[in-house]
Amino acid sequence: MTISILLVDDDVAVKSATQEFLELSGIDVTPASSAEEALELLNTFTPDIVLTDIMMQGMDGLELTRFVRKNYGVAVLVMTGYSANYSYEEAVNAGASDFIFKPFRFEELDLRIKRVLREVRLKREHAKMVDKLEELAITDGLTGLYNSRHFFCQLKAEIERYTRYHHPLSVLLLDIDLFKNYNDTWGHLEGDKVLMTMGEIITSCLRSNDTAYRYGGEEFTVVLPETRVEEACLVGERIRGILSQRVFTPEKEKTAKVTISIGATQFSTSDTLESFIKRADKAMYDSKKAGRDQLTC
Ligand code: GH3
Ligand code: MG
Ligand code: MG
Ligand code: MG
Repeated sequence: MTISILLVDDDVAVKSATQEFLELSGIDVTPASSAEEALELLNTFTPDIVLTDIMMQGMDGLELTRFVRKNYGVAVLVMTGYSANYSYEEAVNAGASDFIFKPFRFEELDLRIKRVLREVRLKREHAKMVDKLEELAITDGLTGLYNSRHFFCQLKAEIERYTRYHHPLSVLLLDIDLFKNYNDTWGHLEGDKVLMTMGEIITSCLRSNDTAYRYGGEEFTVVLPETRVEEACLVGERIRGILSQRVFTPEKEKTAKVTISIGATQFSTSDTLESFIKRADKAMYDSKKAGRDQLTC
């Protein structure tokens, strides 16, 4: 991958010599003659490093460093003359990754750039890992849906939004019918495949603001913001309809059907999170009592 550097220096000679050296090392250089010009360029692309002189007309390199760190998060390497009134501490405190005195040998610049790049890469990998861990912490491993911990977290947030705006908020609670029988007949692994399929079917029926969760073993929930219970029922019925058309083949030349019971309910002003879920749960059990494979609201 080509490395890109935004090179900022008001000294034409230093700038062009540095640019030439960097380009010879295969680096993609974008030159700027002032901090102001650099900031304009930063709105059009994101370099791996900003390499900047400190003493410049207008905004100086330290101000530029602070601004770049705060608003773009790009690593900054600063360069300055020995005689200048700037210290290493000032540069680092402004957010610079490193500091180089002019006139410098290009070998030293090369080394410092490599060090900053290593730091940039490590930080990016670390950030990616943190994102991945955060995603794992809220995801159900089998179905790829969100897990129940995230369900409570999101539902709480939606209820808080409800108390501010009073926009309708509904949930669906879905429980696979007689799933114990399915496992007993076809084995747990085949049961797992049904759960995965359920995840896919539910996901395929969601609108952009709806979110789906594996609530428990063979139970799922859907949170539907900005949705009245009548519309939530339509979503639930769509899920139930698709599942009822699905033919599973747990063994060669053997087929099986799976159905689901659903409870749907809408949040009301007197509700708490607990009473809301309890009502969805009761509606789901009413579907079971009434013969399964149906939706109650
Ligand atoms: P009902 O219609 O009343 O809901 O009957 P049911 O058999 O679905 O309900 P019950 O609560 O008795 O059994 C739930 C079953 O779900 C038992 C368990 O084996 C199965 N189950 C729960 N989690 C998993 C899982 O991760 N994988 C598989 N294969 N089965 C699971
Ligand atoms: Mg200068
Ligand atoms: Mg259950
Ligand atoms: Mg069940």
